[in-house]
Amino acid sequence: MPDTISPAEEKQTIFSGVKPSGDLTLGSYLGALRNWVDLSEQYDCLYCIVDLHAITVRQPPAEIRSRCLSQLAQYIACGLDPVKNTLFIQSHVPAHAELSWVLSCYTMYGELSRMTQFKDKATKNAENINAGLFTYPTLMAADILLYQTNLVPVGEDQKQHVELTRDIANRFNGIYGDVFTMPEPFIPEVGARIMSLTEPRQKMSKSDTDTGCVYLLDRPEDILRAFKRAVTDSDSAVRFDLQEKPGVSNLMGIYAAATGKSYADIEAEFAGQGYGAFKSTVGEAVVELLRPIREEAERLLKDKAYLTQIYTEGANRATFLANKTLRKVYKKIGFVAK
Ligand code: AQP
Repeated sequence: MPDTISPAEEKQTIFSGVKPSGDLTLGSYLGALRNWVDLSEQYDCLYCIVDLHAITVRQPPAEIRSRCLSQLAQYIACGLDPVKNTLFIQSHVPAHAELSWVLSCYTMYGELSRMTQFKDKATKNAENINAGLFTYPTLMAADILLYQTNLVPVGEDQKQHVELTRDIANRFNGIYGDVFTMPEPFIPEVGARIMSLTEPRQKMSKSDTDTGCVYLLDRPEDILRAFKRAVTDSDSAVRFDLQEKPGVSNLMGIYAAATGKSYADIEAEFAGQGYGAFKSTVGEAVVELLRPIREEAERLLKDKAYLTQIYTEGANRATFLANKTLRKVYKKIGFVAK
């Protein structure tokens, strides 16, 4: 729970989203979704499936369509109650694209060129460095600012984008008065950056098709196999050291996030044991962590009518809130009212 912001009498607002650019991973869960659940009691939460963001990298149409539904089912299966939270699909609320355009006129070329994610994605997708990949952070700023968001729960890798959102909001407010609430990133202490099991210096990303990813809907046998194959090092000590022992440290981070144990406890638990026992124990902890999520998501996915009702109601509520901000922005800029 963040200690810097205490919910006021009127609930503060939280916004976050995940791209349907691949199946949700253990990284999506520990870095984002799990924290969302804790926040939904105290805050007014909007959780989005950000399909507009996903198309900055080419997506097969049938896959993106089915992933949106599957992702919604997984949000609910992770514990997000659709009555207490607004769950919706980004493209169902046109105000995101509209505000994004406005904000792109208040965002500097130099700011966007400094974004680490842009540089990473441009390297990975050298054949398709499109303008959307570059302006991705202005769309993310629109997502956040539309709802007058106070807190944005994200993994460590998205912190830079939330900081840019603050810069854009400051610039806009500086010209037109207090239009946007200033958002704060909320980054979990444990699980903020889950790395690939096979390339522990790289983030576990859902669009990577290597074997270093664990997906929320993976079968137990696949999860155990992935952890058995996890890269460690030539030493045999279970010790937290991000520089020298990135693989072991990543497994420790995952185990800590799955069980609530501290790094000191984990080092003591595996003292004198080889990596074999350690990797199996971490794998088993993850199997148990993900089992109820997979079972519930599979059940929900059979009920398409229910999922349709949830995303329709979510979009209606989000549209109402987003349009209030958008009208204010248009008025401040000087656009003629409809
Ligand atoms: N490995 C991770 N560790 C911790 N947090 C993570 N997040 C994603 N991967 C990890 C957090 O999940 C949220 C949603 O991210 P996103 O889907 O919008 O974008 P992303 O960060 O680019 O996710 P991926 O999995 O890497 O997707 P692709 O491969 O399509 O680019 C964010 O809060 C993120 O921090």
